[in-house]
Amino acid sequence: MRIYDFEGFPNPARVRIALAEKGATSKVEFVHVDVMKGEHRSPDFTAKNPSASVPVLELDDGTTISECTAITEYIDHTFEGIALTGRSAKERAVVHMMQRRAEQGVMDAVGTYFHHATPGLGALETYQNKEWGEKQKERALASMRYFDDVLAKQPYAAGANFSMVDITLFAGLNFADFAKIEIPVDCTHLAAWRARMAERPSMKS
Ligand SMILES: N[C@@H](CCC(=O)N[C@@H](CS)C(=O)NCC(=O)O)C(=O)O
Repeated sequence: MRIYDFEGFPNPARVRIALAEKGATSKVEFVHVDVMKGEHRSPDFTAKNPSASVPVLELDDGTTISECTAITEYIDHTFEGIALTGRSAKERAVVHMMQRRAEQGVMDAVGTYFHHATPGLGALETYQNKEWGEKQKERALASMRYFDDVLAKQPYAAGANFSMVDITLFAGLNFADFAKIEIPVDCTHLAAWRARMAERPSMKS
């Protein structure tokens, strides 16, 4: 099993954290894709992922799986240990609902701001719409406030247990730091949760 990624980028980080939570990092071969040189837009790579983005999981039978949520599902069901996508029907449904909110509202909104309203990846940004980028920054800030309210009532983003939603939100906030979107200072519950998450060995690595 191999993962095509670019170490340190926000979405690849989600999968690396998921693997670390399962203690399975060493069971995967990582293949560096030079995103900064546009390697992810080559025909060879878009044959693996038509969205031209990393990470991509490639199984030994040649199946390619993109999208961090899908890759995390595979990891969760392949390796023993902590459940990242819920166990009961209710838990799984809530995890997927909250995952969508963390992904769309924080990770993707920050990404759209970064790619459209800042220099982003430089020469790789072939189309930019600053107004749309700024709008997504507003969305990211509103989502941070939403998660602040959520975390005032429960210890983890999807409820009583750690899940992939915490990973997505944590990586999304790191991306916000990088893109210079300031997390509102009154989001104290979000800040306390973030400090707790930062102590997890998977997040430190
Ligand atoms: N929804 C995708 C997002 C993947 C994504 O946007 N990856 C970024 C790196 S963090 C990328 O490959 N960007 C390439 C580009 O913008 O051209 C996922 O969950 O994997």
